[in-house]
Amino acid sequence: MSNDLALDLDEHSHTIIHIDLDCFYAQVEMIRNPSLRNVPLGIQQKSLLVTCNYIARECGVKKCTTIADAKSVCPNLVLINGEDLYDYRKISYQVTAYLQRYSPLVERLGLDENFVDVTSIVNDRIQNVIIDDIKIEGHVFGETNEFCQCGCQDRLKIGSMIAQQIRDGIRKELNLTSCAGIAHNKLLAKLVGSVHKPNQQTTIFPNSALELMLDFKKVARIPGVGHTMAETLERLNIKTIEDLHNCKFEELKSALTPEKAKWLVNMSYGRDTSAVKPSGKPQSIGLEDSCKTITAEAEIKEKFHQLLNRLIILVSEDGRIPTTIKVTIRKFDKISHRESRQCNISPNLFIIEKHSSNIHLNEQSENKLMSIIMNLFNKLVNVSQPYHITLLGLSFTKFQERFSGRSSIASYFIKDVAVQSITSIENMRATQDITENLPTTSQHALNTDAFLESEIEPSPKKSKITSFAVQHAQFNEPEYSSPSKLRVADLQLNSKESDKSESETETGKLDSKANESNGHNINQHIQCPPDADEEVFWELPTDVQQELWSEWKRNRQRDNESTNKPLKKAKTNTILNYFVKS
Ligand code: TTP
Ligand code: MG
Repeated sequence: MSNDLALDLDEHSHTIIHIDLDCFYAQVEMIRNPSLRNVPLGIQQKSLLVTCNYIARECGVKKCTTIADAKSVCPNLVLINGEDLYDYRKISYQVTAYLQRYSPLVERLGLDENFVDVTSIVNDRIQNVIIDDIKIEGHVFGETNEFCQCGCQDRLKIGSMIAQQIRDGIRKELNLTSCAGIAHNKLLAKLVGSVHKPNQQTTIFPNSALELMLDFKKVARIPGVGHTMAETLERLNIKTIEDLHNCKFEELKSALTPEKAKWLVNMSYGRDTSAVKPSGKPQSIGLEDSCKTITAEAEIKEKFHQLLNRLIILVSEDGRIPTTIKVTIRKFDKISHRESRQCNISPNLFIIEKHSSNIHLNEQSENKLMSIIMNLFNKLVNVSQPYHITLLGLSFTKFQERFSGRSSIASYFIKDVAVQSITSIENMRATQDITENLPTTSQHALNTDAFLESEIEPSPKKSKITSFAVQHAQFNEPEYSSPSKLRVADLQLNSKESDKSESETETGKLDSKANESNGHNINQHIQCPPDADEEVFWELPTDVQQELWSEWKRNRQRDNESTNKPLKKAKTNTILNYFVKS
């Protein structure tokens, strides 16, 4: 073999599960209408059949065919329009959320596929099982009797048990069946999962990797090989994986790039070193409505209004605040061509409900957004001339996380409030507008960079947060330093975290406070800095106490002062200053 020198070392320490939902859109429709479970069902988008249930597949219907072809194969095929993705997307995120209970390392791939890296659970479980008792769940791919000595076989067997549990859970909680592939890397997990379908799972051991790859035959079936690369390879007479194994690596390098050539050769042997990258939330949330031609502005407005109301539900479920809105249209004369316009919007338009944390619009903000939408529409379409619109779309992008978690310091300064938004550097003006209306104490806090230096809530992209805004906040000195008020605020902002009633949580906190005062603090490593207000300090969450204590120790070290010397208010950008007795 001429190109095996390009191969990466094959190490098997990971256990990856690939989950692919069966005939996804069709399953969602069958949940919505159970009578469809017993008929051949196809999901139609325009003139295409994007998927069909397995009864239809038994009749010979294939996904991704034209409706005409599908109907000719199966005349009694029942068709459902699948152009509204709302429910598909919603259920897709429920599946990902379910998988995240097993591991934080869950990577979404389209709407119905996810990789889960279960290495950590496998390594935990392997400590507590008798190896001979481990039984593989589902199918095993490959004929090989050679096994690796590194322990991967046992790990993958445990992986297969976890995959079975996951699939049972998805079935029970979300009423969806799925397939799983279990392997030591993403590539093999994805490919082997499709060997037995539907509602089955397959495990592959590393020694069978080459056999699986050769079974897939065509190079174009390697995930990541796109149309252009496949064409380049074809020019080199490389169509199959076997062709690739027999080609000259030098030729491959010059036709692709050295990096791409190396990657491709590795993939063709089933070697994939890419990690499962936890997927963040989507970069945009949008809805489109394709319609028979609309020619009147009132109708356009009505459609946008409906889209906006449905979109707000999606935004509320997502939990982040958008800062950009985009309008998309398609004109009748440009049937395959979409045009869009977007603009920034103030995050303050979105109201966060106090108890549920849901997001909604009030009348004023809804009117404001509708006028922004219609302005964007007017930029796309000259309404003084006749027009025919066949698609309207609305989406939100550029999201900000909001800070309402337990560890957000915001919760310790808020009494009976709805946290409206976090304001990033780009939205400083909006922040200033709000801060101008706040009472003095809060302005003081908001205007200080140091205040947010202490933010603990993790932000996925670690965006440069400089300030936050709170709507209708009632700040004043006695309230924020009063222990009971602090607890109520904490509780309101975290109502989703716990099912406990207010009084239960309150009692829990009081009990833990009692423990703390007996021993001063459960965590013996933390002490109250000498000049900090002790009453306030012991009411803070442990992580903030830890930070304050560490900050004080750092100051002391720097100034080379003794522990009992009064605390210097030397650094202006430290939260410690807010807890120092005046
Ligand atoms: P797939 O996973 O390819 O198909 P599937 O889940 O319907 O069927 P299978 O049991 O073979 O996994 O795609 C997931 C969904 O994505 C599918 O239900 C419909 C949608 N889809 C499109 O909208 N357009 C397409 O071209 C394809 C292939 C799928
Ligand atoms: Mg699928």
